[in-house]
Amino acid sequence: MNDLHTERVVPKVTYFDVRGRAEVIRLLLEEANEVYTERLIKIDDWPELKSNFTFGQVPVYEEGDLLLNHCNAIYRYLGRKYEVYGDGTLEHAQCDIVQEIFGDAQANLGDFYWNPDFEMLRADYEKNELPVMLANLEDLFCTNQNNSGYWVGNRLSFVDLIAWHFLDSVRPFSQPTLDRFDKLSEFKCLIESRPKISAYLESPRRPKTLTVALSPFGGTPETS
Ligand SMILES: N[C@@H](CCC(=O)N[C@@H](CS)C(=O)NCC(=O)O)C(=O)O
Repeated sequence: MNDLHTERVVPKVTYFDVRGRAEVIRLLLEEANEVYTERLIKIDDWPELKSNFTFGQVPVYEEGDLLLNHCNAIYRYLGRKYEVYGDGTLEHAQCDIVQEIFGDAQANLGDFYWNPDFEMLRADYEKNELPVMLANLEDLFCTNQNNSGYWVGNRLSFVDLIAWHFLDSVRPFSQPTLDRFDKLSEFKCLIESRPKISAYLESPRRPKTLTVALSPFGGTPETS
């Protein structure tokens, strides 16, 4: 039987040279202390390369003969592989729900970062839309977390890294708004204080940019 879980092949992540949809994959690999390689594509090279990729999109995750597309499927695969998918069927379902919630939140923020009218809409989004979204997330966190500090159950699951990445995508846009949400901020610090995550965040492996320079926001390197 070909058991992928027992093969020790070096995983390879292909994505643009930004954080984007690959960042949670990287965080999962880093937290699992996995050795991995990356192919980081420059956006200018993409038109020439696009047709080489199934669905013409990245990220792509490879592990020997295994090739996975679609970031959510990749996150779930790594969640199972590294046993960070909650304990038991109820927690699996809770992980799936939290993943969906942050998928929607990340899409909302992403659509805004890519909105051609970003500068015109920014003040209203920051004042009205973003705080409502963060308040809803914090309410959910407080009802779900059972004071464990995690989104599901009593230990780290892959959805904590998804949640962290979302909050870290809000940070360069509006740290002061994020600071108003104590529980979300505490959670963010908790994840950042994990030794392997903290080492990754400080490392040159971490792309300096949230998303590609074609977007109205997030295309420039962050200094912190
Ligand atoms: N459903 C896919 C969507 C992937 C996707 O939209 N990738 C973007 C980068 S974030 C891409 O490859 N864009 C280039 C293109 O579509 O030409 C996933 O979740 O991974």
